[in-house]
Amino acid sequence: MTASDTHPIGYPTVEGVRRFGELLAAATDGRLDLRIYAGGQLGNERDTLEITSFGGIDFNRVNLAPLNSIEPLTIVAALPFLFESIGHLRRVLDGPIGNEILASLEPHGLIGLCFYDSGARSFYNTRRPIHRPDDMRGLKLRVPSSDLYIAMVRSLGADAVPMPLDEVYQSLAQGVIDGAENNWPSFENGRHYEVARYYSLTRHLLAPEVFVMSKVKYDALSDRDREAVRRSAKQSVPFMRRLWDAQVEKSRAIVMASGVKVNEVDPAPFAERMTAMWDAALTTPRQRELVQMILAQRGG
Ligand code: GTR
Repeated sequence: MTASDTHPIGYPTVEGVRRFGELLAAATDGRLDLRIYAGGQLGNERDTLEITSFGGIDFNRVNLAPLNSIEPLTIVAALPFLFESIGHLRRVLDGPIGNEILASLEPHGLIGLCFYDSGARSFYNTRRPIHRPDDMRGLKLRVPSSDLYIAMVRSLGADAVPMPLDEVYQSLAQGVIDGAENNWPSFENGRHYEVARYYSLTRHLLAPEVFVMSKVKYDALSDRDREAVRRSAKQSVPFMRRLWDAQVEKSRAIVMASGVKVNEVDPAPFAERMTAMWDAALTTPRQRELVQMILAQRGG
């Protein structure tokens, strides 16, 4: 069976999927065997998701962002400044709300298997440190192809440029864009930090990674194998999270040692502008209910 990931071998998402494959092989006496196509070999997240839903790829590890235009419930967990901490995010996603979001992918030809960690996303750029939203005025910032992200960046007065991840490094280097936003590992691993020398810790988004399977392929499995797939995915999560935590520290150290100017940011004015767009992003009653439930789980 095949799995796609935009990140290269060694990145925690890829290694989480690899662990999934080992657990699955062990649970099925080697009948279900996984081959991972890492580094975006099979295409960007949006394209590979489409192929996955048709059954051309069996498994796919993506961020929540490219699913936003496919399924409204995924928007809930991708709202800026919704989760107050990684602990809050894990609590919500490991419970019934997480399961509901995963299950909502099924009518779109995708079986949502589990969430992986993605840390916090912050803005980086080639021009200047960002201290307040006004500092972002006029900057051309890359976002994943999600209307939510476009609205988010516009709410701060910057220009949003939707683009796949693998084009970001070159676009930064050529000045096609001034910056982007991402977590420490993607900032470092994609070598964006070599060009974008200002990283301003807005921590505006804690949207998770998602691991999905093609429903066509899932439906073709026996009940026992389906169960093995679901269980192995859930079992790979703690392993991925350990790798993730270590990777964040490693990436942070590499970026800091390279002399990138990293600055803390008072998140309040950013949160004020970015949460003002929640209403427009939430178009169904169920989305709004889930947001209320997630807010109620703060402070645990
Ligand atoms: C990363 C995420 C990728 C991809 C990327 C992006 O943090 O792991 O799946 O979504 O962000 O910004 O496109």
